[in-house]
Amino acid sequence: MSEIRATHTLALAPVIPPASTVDGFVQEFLNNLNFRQGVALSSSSQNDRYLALAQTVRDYLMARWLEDQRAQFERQSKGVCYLSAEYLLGRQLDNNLLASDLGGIAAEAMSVCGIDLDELRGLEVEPGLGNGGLGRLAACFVDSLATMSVPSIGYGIRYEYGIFRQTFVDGQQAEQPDQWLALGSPWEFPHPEAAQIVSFGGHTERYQDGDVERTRWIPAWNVQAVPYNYMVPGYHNGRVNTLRLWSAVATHAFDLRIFNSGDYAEAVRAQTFASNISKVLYPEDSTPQGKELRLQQQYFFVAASVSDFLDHHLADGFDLTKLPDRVIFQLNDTHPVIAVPELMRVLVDVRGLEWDAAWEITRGCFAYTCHTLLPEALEEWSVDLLGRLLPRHLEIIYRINEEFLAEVRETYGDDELRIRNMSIIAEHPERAIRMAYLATVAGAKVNGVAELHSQLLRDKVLPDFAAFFPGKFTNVTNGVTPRRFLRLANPGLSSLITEAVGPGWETDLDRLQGLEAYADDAGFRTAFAEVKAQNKVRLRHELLARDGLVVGEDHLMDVMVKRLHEYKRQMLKVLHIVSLYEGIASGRVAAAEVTPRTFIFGAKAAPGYAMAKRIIHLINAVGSVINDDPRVEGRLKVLFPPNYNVTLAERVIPAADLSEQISLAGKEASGTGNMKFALNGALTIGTDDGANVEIRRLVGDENFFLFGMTEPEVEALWSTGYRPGEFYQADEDLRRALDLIASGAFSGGDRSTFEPVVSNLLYDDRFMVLADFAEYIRAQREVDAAYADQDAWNRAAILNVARCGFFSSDRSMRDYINGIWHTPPAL
Ligand code: 26V
Repeated sequence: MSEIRATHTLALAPVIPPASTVDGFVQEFLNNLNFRQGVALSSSSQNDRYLALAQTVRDYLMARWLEDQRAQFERQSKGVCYLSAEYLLGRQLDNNLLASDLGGIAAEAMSVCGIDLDELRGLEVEPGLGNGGLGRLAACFVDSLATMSVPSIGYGIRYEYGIFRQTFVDGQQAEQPDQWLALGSPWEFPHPEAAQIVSFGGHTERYQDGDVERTRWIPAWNVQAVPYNYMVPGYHNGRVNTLRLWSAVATHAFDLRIFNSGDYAEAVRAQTFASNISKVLYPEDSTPQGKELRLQQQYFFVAASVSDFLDHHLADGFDLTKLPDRVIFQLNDTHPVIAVPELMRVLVDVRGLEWDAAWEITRGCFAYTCHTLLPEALEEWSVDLLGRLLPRHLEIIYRINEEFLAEVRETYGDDELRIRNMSIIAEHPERAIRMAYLATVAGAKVNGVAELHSQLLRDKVLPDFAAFFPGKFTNVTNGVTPRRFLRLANPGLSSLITEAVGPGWETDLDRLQGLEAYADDAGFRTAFAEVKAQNKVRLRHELLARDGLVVGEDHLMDVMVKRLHEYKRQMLKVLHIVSLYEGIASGRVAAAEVTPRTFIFGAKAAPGYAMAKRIIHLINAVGSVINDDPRVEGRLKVLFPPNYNVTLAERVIPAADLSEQISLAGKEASGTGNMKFALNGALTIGTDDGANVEIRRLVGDENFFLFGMTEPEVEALWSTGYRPGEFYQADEDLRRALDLIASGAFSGGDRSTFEPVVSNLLYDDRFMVLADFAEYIRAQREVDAAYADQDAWNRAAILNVARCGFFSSDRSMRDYINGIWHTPPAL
């Protein structure tokens, strides 16, 4: 081992990488084009050029990467293994050019070759290996860890198909497979030689090992987990961390004998079966067969990751009782929680430790982050399924539960109700493992993702556990990386910030406070407004080219981008729009009196979530009627570009004036889009929910449009009985808006199309849209009034930027490091 490392250092640590000058960059680029792509510049396709450019950047980072992997091993200091089923990375080229500070050189080098760098940028298909906020958070966190030089590795799954590509057919969502690998993936490095075997099924048996009885698992089948490494470069610090994503392949090559006999399908059956495990990212909901595959995915990636760490990252002869001083496995939601019994299995069955010693180690090696409050989003695995797929793990979970409940009994006596409530095993409606409980029992710490969420987690979701484990529960408010979401996405604002507060704010975002003084500087406000206007122009070009959509000129840009879910209440936004339109269409309001607004939606619905898909259909239908109605005089526009993703977010957010964060209080764990908008100088209209609470506290009430019930008010209304019909009867605007939808005005006169949406709001709305409608409209009128005074608006927008430095994911990482991980940077 050590000899190989020495060779690495000798061979691959040139002092100055050749690509660090324009000439060198051109040379490397042409070499890559000729020798890796096998084409001459004159005959190369744009894709060849993109790949050669990516390879040039990648090679530039390579020496540092290898050096950092070596140094991390040599140091053997404590590090984080971030376990996440999702990483929503966004495009790599731009980010890696920025991190390595090669942007300027690359642009010049490309122009020397007669190539437009921006065009190549646009070719990259982003790896969409996540559903939404949770996956994007993981990507922000690995970016911050690299930038802060924290020893860490991200583990996950290399889905062959990421989140589906959304198109609209007659206004309805259609899902296309996301072929992100189709044109080659220059950012990944497969390492088949480091593959792990992951087993499933079978049974367990006891055997005698001297005078101790032990258990062995006799699995029925296994697959190979092949790691693909991705570079995670820190920002301007020469650091390159690793993201290691696992791909599933069959352990046996296909059966040549069967193949020769002509049964081609049977010959490759094992391969097809195995590769299904990493075939596709799960949208949030799924079928029973789908569920089994999802558990396979979860076990697949955590088993491979735990073994990878134990086998390849620990020094020879490492004393496993010291493991908690060497690593913390951070569980990103419940998806990787099966890692807990897996580590126990490895320690007890494979490494031969006593149960108690193994449990002591395991309890010190995990921490759990919860990302939701919706009970239906807390994962449970049926005992039947888990026992079939992972029989040994089920036994281990039973024993963990038995010992845990014995401790509970010691504290509370035979309080059966409490015991049932705290049991890791639910008995109804079927026997199932509560993964959040398992994570809570095993984790050294449990955290929520915003102050309000962490408090509700303690008080409402896991109150018995909070009482039983004092000190275990904590908060870490989410954050976003300022590199991607400010520096890259908003170059205009970034230059302005640098001029005002000096360089370096990208890694020290509290320095945005320095902008505070500039809010009162008229010249700065003008420059700030100019940047926002430029960003709107950029967005206008983008949406026209991408989707043929036309953004209104000089409009207030009112943006709601996030997954489509009833709790997020896109319907409240729709009702507002319909209400404005109804005023004009009925002749009660002159179009000229309405503040010109472009409403931009971006949202994917889980393919099996019928109500969410209907709401998408309705938004598109409302858009096509309003956009085409001459009475509106172009003063309202409703745009819904399909396939909202990280790339589109980077264009939309910097152009926004108004950020819609309008979930029912107590339902949105944190939100992270809310932070991105505020940092880019949009004002928020929002409820007292998730991180909105902290945003409002920081930016000040006068720079935030608050509306709606608080979480205790929501609870109170529920307990006295929520009757949406009463709100409908009492509010004329609301009645008119709902009636217009029900009348078929947006469905060619057909009343049935959107009837389920209307009925849901009137009779069965868990998310109390109608209860908050009046307040929302009131707040939107305040928005109109505030927007009329552009100078005051810009001042408020600047203060939003100045006061949101707290929401850097670097700060989130510091909070995890100080409160949970205890993994200082290795500088
Ligand atoms: C999962 C499910 C599954 C069953 C159907 C309903 C449903 C609804 C939501 C979810 C997502 C749960 C996990 C998640 O993505 N949470 C998000 O995590 C973000 C990062 O912490 C946070 O900002 C968002 O508020 C939170 O929704």
